Order: sequence, then structure tokens, then C-alpha cells
Amino acid sequence: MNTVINPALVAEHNAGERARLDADYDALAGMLQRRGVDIEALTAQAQRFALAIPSWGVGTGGTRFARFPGPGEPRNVMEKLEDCAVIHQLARVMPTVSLHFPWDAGDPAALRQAAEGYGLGFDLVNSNTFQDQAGQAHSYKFGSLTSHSAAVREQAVQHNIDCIALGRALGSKGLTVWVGDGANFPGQHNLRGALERYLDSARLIYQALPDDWLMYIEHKLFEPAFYATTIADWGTSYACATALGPKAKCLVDLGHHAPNTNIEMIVARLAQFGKLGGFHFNDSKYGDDDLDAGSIDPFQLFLVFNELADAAQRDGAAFRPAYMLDQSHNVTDPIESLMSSAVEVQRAYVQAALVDRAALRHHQERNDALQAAQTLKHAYRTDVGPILTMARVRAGAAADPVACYRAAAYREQQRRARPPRAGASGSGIV
Ligand code: PSV
Ligand code: MN
Repeated sequence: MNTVINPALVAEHNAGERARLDADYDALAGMLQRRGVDIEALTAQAQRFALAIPSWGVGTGGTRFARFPGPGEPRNVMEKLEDCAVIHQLARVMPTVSLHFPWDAGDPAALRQAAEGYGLGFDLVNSNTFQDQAGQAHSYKFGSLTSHSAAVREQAVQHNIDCIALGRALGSKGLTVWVGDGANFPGQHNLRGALERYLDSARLIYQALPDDWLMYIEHKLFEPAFYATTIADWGTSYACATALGPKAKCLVDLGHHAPNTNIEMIVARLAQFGKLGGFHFNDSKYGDDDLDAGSIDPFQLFLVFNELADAAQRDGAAFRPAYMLDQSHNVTDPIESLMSSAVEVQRAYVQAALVDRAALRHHQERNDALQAAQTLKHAYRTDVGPILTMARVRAGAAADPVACYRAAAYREQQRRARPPRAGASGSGIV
């Protein structure tokens, strides 16, 4: 495997952390044993957990107002893959990359070869009909899959079909479709008509899916449409996924809900009805802030994973949602944010695995709300850090990914190797 960071440096870093790790791990093992939990089983579970890197996440993000590029940013998809390889090498929890077209257009064979060289695979592919591209025949200003114009709808459908072809060549198994289509004014859209057009277009995409592919419908409350977004909520997403058929599922981006929405309940509902396709993890305080996963409300992330653990227990191996981060890194080094966020998601997963489900059910059946809540809190408050660190070290990754990354001075090297392109500081939400 092509390693971007010198493995000797990782080994040296880990050697320096070893004594502390062993002491913390042994202490936690003893504590868990007294609770009847085998730490080794949890560590093995942590090692099996995986989520995908959004290719667009390795570049600095922006807001509607500005983008402040960081040094040494990747300038093309090959350089993005190189950054993803660093994340994979140091954190070992993100072994796949999710590409976004046409942002990541490139020769699929060359992309595959580069990814395989780094030990990376490709996860779901994403289409983009929320922006116009240079040379495009028809504009998406007034919508894409829902447009009143048949020519615009055809172009948007064809783009999604092209994405499927690209994804197939990459070994991907699914397409995520998020459209920003909607209205800014009451009356601008016939609300029912827009959804009818969406479904007509989505059916054509669905028909182009290979047998072993899924189509993931991503809902979002608002932005860029500020009055009525066509696929605004999980209810609409569920209705569309149901209308399309068994290969259509719903994708939950944590940031795409009104503040205070009970997202874990949405997760439970979608899982119950077999339509939970996957996640875009991130965190938010106000809207679609795209902040780092677990940085604002880690308890919510835990509660989401609590529902996922419940669904996995009920449905077994058939329950395999796609996990991905979708964040905008405006003030941090994207590689550091992605590694830290991935670890936060993995942490929530392990904490949820610690929930004593028999005790929880017992308290629920006796209407003991306080003890039921305490059962969740008990798992949530357990510091599973040593399990995550041990999982990384055993997989050859870094005990402390950010410290090791900084010691490797990768960003500094790339600052020299990748001088910025002209115009790279433009605004844009990615
Ligand atoms: C939209 O806000 C979104 O969450 C979708 O997943 C897009 O594909 C992604 O962000 C990038 O703009
Ligand atoms: Mn998203």
C-alpha cells in the first residue's frame, strides 16, 4: 500500500503513547468487566466500524459570504485522494471516498488505480444539479428534477444517469440525490405539481439503477430555497422512496432539520419501515451549519447511534446503512477535522454498543423513566477513548491522529507543493 505519511513516524509516535494507552486500556477493561462487558469484543466492533470521506470535505469550505482557503489545498481529484489517504492511514476509520460529480470528474480507471494504491475504495457517488456548470445547455436557476422545462429535467436526469455510469466504473454501489429545488415565494410553485415532476424525473433515474445499487434521497429543510423546498423533510423523502420502490432509501443529513427536531426519532421511524438508507454526519447549532460531527451536541449523536444499535439488534446483518461525513471546514485544517469527526462518530457508535439493552427494556416496561434515562447516560458517560485508540493502534494507524499528522508536517509540505490556483478563494458553500 502506498503510504503518504512515513510509517516509521507513525510507529515512533505510537511507541511514545504505548505505556499510557496500555494503562488506560487495562483500567477500562477492569471497569467494564465489573459491568459484565468484554472490552475485546468492543474493540473488535470499533475496528469494524467505517464511514466514508466526502471528497469535497478535504478542501476548505465557505459560506455565502466568503471562502478563506487554507494552505496546500487539493486542486483536483487526485490531490483530494492523496489527502484522503492521509486520513485513512492515520485514523483507519474512513476507508472509502464518496465522490461528487462533476466536481470530481476524471478517468474512472485512473481514479480507481490511485485509490487502490492507497488502500481506499469508493463509496456512494453524488450528483449535482444544484449548480450550473460551464458549457451546460440549460440552467438550474429555477430547478432541476422539478423544473417546468422538460429539457432541463431531461438534462438533470441524464446527469444522474451519467453519475451511475461513473460510479459503476469506480465500484460504487449507490447514488445520493440531493436537489436544492424549491420556491422562494408563496405561489411560485404549485407545491403538488413540483413534487409530481420530481417523482417523474426520479423514476427515470431509478430505472437506470443497476440491480445491486440503491438510490438515496437526501432531504433538506431549506437553502437554497427559502420558502418551500420540494424534498424538505423525511416524510416527503419516505413517500418518494416508497413510491419509487425497494431500491430507493432515505438519507439523513443531521444538519437538514429545524433546530430541536428529534432526529433520533426520525431514524427510528425510517429504520422501522425499512427505508433508512444512510447518513451525512455533521453538527449544527442553528441550521445546516455543517460543523464537525459531535462538536455541538454529542449526546444527540449518541442517541442517533442508540437507535441504530436497536435497529441492528432487531434486523441483524440486513441492516447496513451507509455512513458518511458531510461537513464544511471553514476555520480548521480539513484533514484534522475529518479525522477528529470520524473518531467522534465512532465514539458514539461504541458508546451506543455499551447500552445495557436488557436493563433499558426492563425500566421501560416498568415505566421507570428516570432509570431508563440513567441507563443511557451511564453508557454515554463512559470514556471509551482507550478502546478507540487501541483499535487504531492495532490497525497500524496513529494513537493520536491529529498529533501525528502535525508532527508529519504534511500541510506544510503541501503548501509548497500545491500553490493555489487563480480564483480558488471564491465564495461558495460546499
Ligand atoms: C446539501 O447541503 C448537501 O448536504 C448535499 O449532501 C450536497 O451534496 C452536499 O451538501 C454538498 O453541497
Ligand atoms: Mn449532505
